[in-house]
Amino acid sequence: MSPRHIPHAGLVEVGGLRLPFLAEGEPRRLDGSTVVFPAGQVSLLHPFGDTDFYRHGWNSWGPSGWRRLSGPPLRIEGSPERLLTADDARNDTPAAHSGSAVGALASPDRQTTLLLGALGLGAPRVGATTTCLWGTQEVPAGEWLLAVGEESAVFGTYAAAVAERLGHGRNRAGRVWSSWYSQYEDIDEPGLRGLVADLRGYPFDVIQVDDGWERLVGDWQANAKFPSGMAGLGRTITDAGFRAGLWLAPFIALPGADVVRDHPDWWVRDDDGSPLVAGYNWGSPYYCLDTTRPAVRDHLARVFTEAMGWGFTYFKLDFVYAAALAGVRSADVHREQAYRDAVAWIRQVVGDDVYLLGSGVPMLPSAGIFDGVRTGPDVMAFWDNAERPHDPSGVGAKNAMRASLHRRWLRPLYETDPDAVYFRRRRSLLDDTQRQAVQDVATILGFKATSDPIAWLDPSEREELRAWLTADETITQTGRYAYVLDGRPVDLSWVADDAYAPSPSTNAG
Ligand code: 9PG
Repeated sequence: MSPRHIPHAGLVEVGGLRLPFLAEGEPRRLDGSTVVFPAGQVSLLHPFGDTDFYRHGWNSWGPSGWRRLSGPPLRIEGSPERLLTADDARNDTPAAHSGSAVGALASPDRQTTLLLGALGLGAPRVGATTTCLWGTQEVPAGEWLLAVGEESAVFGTYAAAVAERLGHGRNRAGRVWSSWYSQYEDIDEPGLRGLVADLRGYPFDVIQVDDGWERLVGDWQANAKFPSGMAGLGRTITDAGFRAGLWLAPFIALPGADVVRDHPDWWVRDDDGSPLVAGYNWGSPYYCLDTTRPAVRDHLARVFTEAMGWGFTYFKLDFVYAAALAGVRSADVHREQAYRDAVAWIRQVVGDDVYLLGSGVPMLPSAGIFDGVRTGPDVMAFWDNAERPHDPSGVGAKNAMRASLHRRWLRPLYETDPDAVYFRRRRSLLDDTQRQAVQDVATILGFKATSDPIAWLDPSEREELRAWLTADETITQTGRYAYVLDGRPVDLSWVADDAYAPSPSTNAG
């Protein structure tokens, strides 16, 4: 856009509202309640005044939910490191309400929702004030959908329009056992063999080995705790009758990794020419591969070809947002396009039938490539995060469930994974109400996973696990946070936002 660029002014009538706008051109009408604006910037005046705004996090861990415009915005505050890791730090608005790709305003009586959502990449941002709903893009890479109507209908219309442009997943995960939420990084070959043996006969489809198997993040070879190599473990899992799944963070590396030492030129750079710090975890900053380099693409192809050779056909790809950060790459391509090209390349390497679960994925640019995506921060066997109680992206069941309840509308694009369910009461601080809520959210989101070792469950918990894994519930939504599951009313308002209802639980704080 040149500095003298003058946007187009007009008035759009949609869903019974008359909205003055500034945009790159006239909107195109799809039907009485939906119009499409050209790529670029768009601003609309709205009549709702001080009302609730839906903001959407950029990646899996970024906060999503409704907030009153006159109150503080929903965002990650007070920690630049967490903001960099869990949301779109570059477009953060500390004093204003905004989120990534899509935003919506509820009329004060909640009868009407006005949604503005991006239909393409370019790091689209949507924000609102009590008079204005605005959308911006770093580059004009896609049109905008404006929809007016009942809340779940407008989100459904938006998700369908994104699916039409960017595609949707095709594989189903089935029921997943993951090592993370019981073993964390403390996994080894004998331990996993024992865990897999105990899982025999349980109705799981996938056993997914999480972080802890690799030599170092960036060096995707088995470490010394896996003396038979990953092929040995892959065989253990498939011989027990399960599909073998593996965690990888393919685009990042810790500074001490061999791949960093051996290939100093492979990394996205910051403006000073140093490797860009792409986030923080494992007590360290980490770097991100410049996926626009042919040598890096060859490297990624080798990593995945090798992992498939070990017998794994389900991959949890983590921290992948790093490939979509702003930085200096060898090719001049917008960061979200660079990301999408990189994950599309992995998809091409592994083929159509491998299940790709994304974690820490930028949500919109992942549509059409991933089969499933994590929709919130890490669930834990406790409700709230005492260390950072005001960080909506912090670990804990409350934040994880809250985030996921606000992302169920993404289901036309991919399977939505709210993270593991806990059946165990041992080694868990969740009370029975919280434990049930975690289970119900997973049922509602349609992704069933746990990490409980069978040995940690008592006979009734084992029965409950089996029953849940085999159930095929009928789910009806009756309110923003209210559902009926097989005839049982489930109102999760107390989980979704403590502004709306007090918790029925004693320590749901
Ligand atoms: C393995 C874990 C598990 C887990 C993933 C991911 O925002 N953060 O700083 C942040 C750090 C770690 C994290 C998520 C977010 O955990 O979600 O399921 O696979 O990696 O290390």
